[in-house]
Amino acid sequence: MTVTITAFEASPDRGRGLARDMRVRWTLEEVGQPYEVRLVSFRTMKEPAHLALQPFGQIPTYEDGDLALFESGAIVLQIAERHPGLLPADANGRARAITWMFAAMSTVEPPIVEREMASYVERDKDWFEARRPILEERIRTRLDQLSRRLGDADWLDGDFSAGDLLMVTVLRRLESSGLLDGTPNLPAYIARGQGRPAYQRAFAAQLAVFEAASKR
Ligand code: GTB
Repeated sequence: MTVTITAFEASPDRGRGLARDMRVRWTLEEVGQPYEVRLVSFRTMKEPAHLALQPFGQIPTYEDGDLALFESGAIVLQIAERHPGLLPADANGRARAITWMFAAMSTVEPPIVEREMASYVERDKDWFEARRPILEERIRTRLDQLSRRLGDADWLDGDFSAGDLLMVTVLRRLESSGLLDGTPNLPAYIARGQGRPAYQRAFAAQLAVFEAASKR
């Protein structure tokens, strides 16, 4: 049975690989698991068939036989648990890699998403300019802490893991913000992730969706 995931039919990121299907694609590529992609529109994401898979009407979803999952972090963990390569074999190393997965999604990503959301929905509000430096300072605090922990290591805890995979996808959302300028080891860390052949295959696959949609 082939794994099927969902992704935007026309991603608002214009093929930059910033939507959360990218982390699932990258994970599947890392472990060599073939997959199919069902493309969904914003309208079909809110219809009963998709809501049965993803109660919040979002992408990505994951189907493998009679197992259906949502939440990109849970999907990445499921794939990493079922295939070798993204979690250490020893129990403690595995637990630490999973901790970094949670750190990426619940400590580093939220302030980044908060800033993005503010720029989409609060830009015309009179408090926007006053709030922006507060949101950016929260991000800088996390980046400084992460940067100190990473130091001059290649990855967060030993070999590349699912924790690095999620952290790189989270940090990529800051690429054009200038916020990474003060912590040069983090752009280098992102670049190391992007240099992995599995990342490049995943990126090319999601870009092909955008390019095909632009031609229609
Ligand atoms: N917690 C969930 C998970 O991790 O799976 C969050 C899933 C989620 O936010 N999905 C977004 C979605 O389906 C797409 S990735 N949104 C549609 C909706 O809510 O109606 C978030 C995203 C969207 C666009 C960009 N971009 O254009 O750069 C980046 C990230």
